[in-house]
Amino acid sequence: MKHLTRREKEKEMRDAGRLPNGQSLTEKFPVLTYGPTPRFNPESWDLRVFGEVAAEKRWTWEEFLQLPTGQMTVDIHCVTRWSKFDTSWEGVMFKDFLRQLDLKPTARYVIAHCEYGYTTNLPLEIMDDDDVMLAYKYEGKFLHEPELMEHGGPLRTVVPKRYFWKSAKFLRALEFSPVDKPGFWEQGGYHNDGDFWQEERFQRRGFF
Ligand SMILES: Nc1nc2c(c(=O)[nH]1)N[C@H]1C(S)=C(S)[C@@H](COP(=O)(O)O)O[C@H]1N2
Ligand SMILES: [Mo]
Repeated sequence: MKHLTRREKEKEMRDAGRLPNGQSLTEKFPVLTYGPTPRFNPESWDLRVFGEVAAEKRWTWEEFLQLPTGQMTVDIHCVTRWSKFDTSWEGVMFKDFLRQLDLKPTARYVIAHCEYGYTTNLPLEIMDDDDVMLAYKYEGKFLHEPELMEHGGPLRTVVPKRYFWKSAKFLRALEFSPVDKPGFWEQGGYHNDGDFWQEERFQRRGFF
């Protein structure tokens, strides 16, 4: 079988309606992190849930690994214009994770809090969908293995319906909020919603 070039694969994805406007196909896996890559210590790591929940909760690494697992293969699209197709992830489906919580009806937004203060925000109705994951493995390997750590080890959100800055690496807490709280890039001028089919890259601001 003939080996397709990058451009041929890109055309195939465009023809299949899988390449949003302004994107090009990459076969690499670019790293985009604002700041350093944290160190992972399984003894002290935890994931916290706070905000509009009946009781705040906390999982150690060992406890988190006991949660029901799921797998998915999805396309990812970065606002810096690369798209990567058929990436496979393993972790805890967000819908399953929500079953571990007692959300108050006032919970409307999910704010992801990461190491070093990176945050990103999404409406609960976007997060509460079948394709959203708290991922700890990429292509069968744990994200905290040295070669993958910079992709968000040990745990990241993967939200395939939005530009990839909404997929929070080095996740440490999830806040359920009654009000929206624009995150790091959203405060820095990126679009609050980040739907790549609408090319929601930047916020329209100013006088025009
Ligand atoms: N904690 C944290 N999460 C983050 C970022 C970051 O700087 N810090 N960058 C975001 C951006 S802009 C993108 S495109 C993706 C990049 O993920 P990757 O490095 O695995 O490609 O992570 C997102 N999540
Ligand atoms: Mo990005």
